[in-house]
Amino acid sequence: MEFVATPARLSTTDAQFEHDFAQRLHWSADTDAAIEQRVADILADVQKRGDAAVLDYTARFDGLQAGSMQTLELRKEELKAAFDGLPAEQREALESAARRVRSYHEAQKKANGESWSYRDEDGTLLGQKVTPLDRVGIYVPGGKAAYPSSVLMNAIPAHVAGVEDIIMVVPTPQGVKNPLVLAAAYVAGVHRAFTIGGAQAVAALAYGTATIPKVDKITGPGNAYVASAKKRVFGLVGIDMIAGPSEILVLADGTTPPDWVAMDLFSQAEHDELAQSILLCPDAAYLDAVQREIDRLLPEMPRKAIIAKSLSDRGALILTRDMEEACALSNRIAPEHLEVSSRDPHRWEPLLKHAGAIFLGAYTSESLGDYCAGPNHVLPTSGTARFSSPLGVYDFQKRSSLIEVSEAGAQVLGKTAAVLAYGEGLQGHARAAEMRIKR
Ligand code: HSO
Ligand code: ZN
Repeated sequence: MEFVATPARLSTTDAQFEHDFAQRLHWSADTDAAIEQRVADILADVQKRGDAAVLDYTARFDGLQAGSMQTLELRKEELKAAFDGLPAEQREALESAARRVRSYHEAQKKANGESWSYRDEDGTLLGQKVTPLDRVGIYVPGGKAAYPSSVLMNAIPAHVAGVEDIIMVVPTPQGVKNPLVLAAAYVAGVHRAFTIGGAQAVAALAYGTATIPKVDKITGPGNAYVASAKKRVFGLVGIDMIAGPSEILVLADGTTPPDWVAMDLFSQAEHDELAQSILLCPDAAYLDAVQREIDRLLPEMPRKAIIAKSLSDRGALILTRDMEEACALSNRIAPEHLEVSSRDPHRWEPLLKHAGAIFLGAYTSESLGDYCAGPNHVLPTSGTARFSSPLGVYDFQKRSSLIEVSEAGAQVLGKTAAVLAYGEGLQGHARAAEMRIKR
């Protein structure tokens, strides 16, 4: 079977542009009502029957018959054995990626994850105390999207934040374990791991069962059932973002070898038929050259069927008037990954406001960031980079305000508070403030 990848060719000067552009970008996050109902039922059942329900669903959905929950726990020794069993090259790559991801997140913690305070003139102390969450659950998908790199990207920032109990869940259909995922859990410092998945695993983490400890927050990607379950337990526990399909936007000035850019578009497209790869460039001949490289390279790709579908259904090569317009368009898209494939990336970077991660210069392929550059690869998708940020140490911390009012401070603040309190009709508040004022 022959595959062709035909991303839409658009031009910003075309009268049809806004219409075609909106159509390309459209993606609906709605989950279907049938899934919602089944997830609601699973959550209620796990809440009621605990371990017994988790065992039932794991048998039913994953074809994994476990006599007891204990057999679904992956012991530390098993994680270590998985690591020790890997070829040296894979062990070293995992460790070196983990080291870089750790250093990056340590720097992040230092820059914006530390407590602070100050005293004002009358000696009143005001500040913010930063503390880690006690326990978090990390969801790792099984099957085709079982990414060991995602284990690192979720567990390491939690570890750096100081979370003392990191519980990983990973479905293992038919009991088939992915040794790289287990090894990554070992390298990342996951504290406990269970071979459960789906809505039942989210429920077990959110409500707690006799075996699975109740966590404070659940992070990590999953299928529609997992996403729906996370939304439903939100409030009882924290959750990270609900990720949509992955996207890349390449902003090219036409100086990067076109086969590099074609492969970068593939690297996103190969994740998923729904993934989106877009190229923006002011040079029409360059867009032609990239399309030629797409045609030439596609047959070599093992995942060519997925790539062809993703590029043809959702991809686009867009001709812009100039680089400034390309930057403005990129801000409208607010892509998850933004490559500035230019000879002069620092000229354009100040114009770029909304993106999960910005990759500067021709040598910075997104794939380096996906695995080992250091920054997190869990990023806001579907335009949510307009208001949210990469997964980070801060997602595994919380902040408490600190206030210590001095005697002198109470005299002044007491007056202000009392006036406002009487205005709200709250005499208890007013008098609590006034009692501390010396007469
Ligand atoms: N590009 C993916 C992350 C990933 N890539 C994992 C390879 N493995 C979403 O940001
Ligand atoms: Zn990727």
